[in-house]
Amino acid sequence: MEFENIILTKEAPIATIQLNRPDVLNALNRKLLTELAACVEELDSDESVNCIVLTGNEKAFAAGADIKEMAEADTIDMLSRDSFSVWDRIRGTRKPIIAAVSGFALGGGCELAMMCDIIVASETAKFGQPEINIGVMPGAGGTQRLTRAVGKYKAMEIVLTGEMIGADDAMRAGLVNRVVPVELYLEEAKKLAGVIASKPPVAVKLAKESVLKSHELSLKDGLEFERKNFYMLFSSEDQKEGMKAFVEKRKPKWKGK
Ligand code: DAK
Repeated sequence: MEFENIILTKEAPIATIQLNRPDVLNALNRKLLTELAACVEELDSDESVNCIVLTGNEKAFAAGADIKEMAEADTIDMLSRDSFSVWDRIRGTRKPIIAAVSGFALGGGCELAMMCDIIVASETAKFGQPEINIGVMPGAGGTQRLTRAVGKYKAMEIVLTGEMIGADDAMRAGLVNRVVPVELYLEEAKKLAGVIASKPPVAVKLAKESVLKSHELSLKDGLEFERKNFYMLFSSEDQKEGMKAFVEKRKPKWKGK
């Protein structure tokens, strides 16, 4: 697959997608998002890849949706563009995605990072939902995922003031998993991806799915969902192999089945 606005690098079992509109701080236009959705879907069904890293560049992960593309749009334009479907496709990825964030992660850029499963940030990362400054509000999950990550009060401040928070604040608030020096953020994300990619892939997918369900279901229904996935893994070859290897005191050899 050929892409113009993203760069895909495969180093099986991990793949790295780099957002690549550096002149506009990786502003997310429709073309880029469509390519990104196609790329993650392709990787999701690529058996050589177990974990995906999504990154930008040192100055920007992404400074938001492309304002120039939306500036003249009216409600009907926005509706008929059906731009949520690409976000839904990215959100639907079953393999884990790690966001490696440096510089600006604003608006749709912050929402894209939050759509990932783990966020590794450089010390220079800045997160924010500045949509309020341009007359709108977050539209791709910012009021929902941010609130679930950092709680009502911090989320309210970020969404209503439009101010950015730095990596350390984001870490304290529970928005990012780890903060590392700028020269290491991508390496660190890849290292973490390597660890996850070395785990049994079916269990990883079902575990991801179960954690995400905790945001959607009541505790009772979530526990029921988790239990079914847990039972399901007992029909996998990797469950037999993992437990046998433990008993035999050796490293398991995963089949992804
Ligand atoms: N869109 C388009 N261009 C952008 C951009 C953006 N979001 N952010 C930066 N750029 C462009 C600038 O226009 C500039 O281009 P030229 O003037 O050189 O042609 C270039 O990137 C460099 O930017 P600056 O010169 O402004 O760089 P600075 O370092 O001075 O400032 C900044 C960096 C990040 C503080 C500043 O660029 C800035 O405030 N950017 C806008 C941030 C922002 O407001 N982001 C939220 C956008 S609204 C949806 C889903 C999601 C969304 C909408 C709909 N649907 C599913 C329907 C999300 C909405 C948003 O994200």
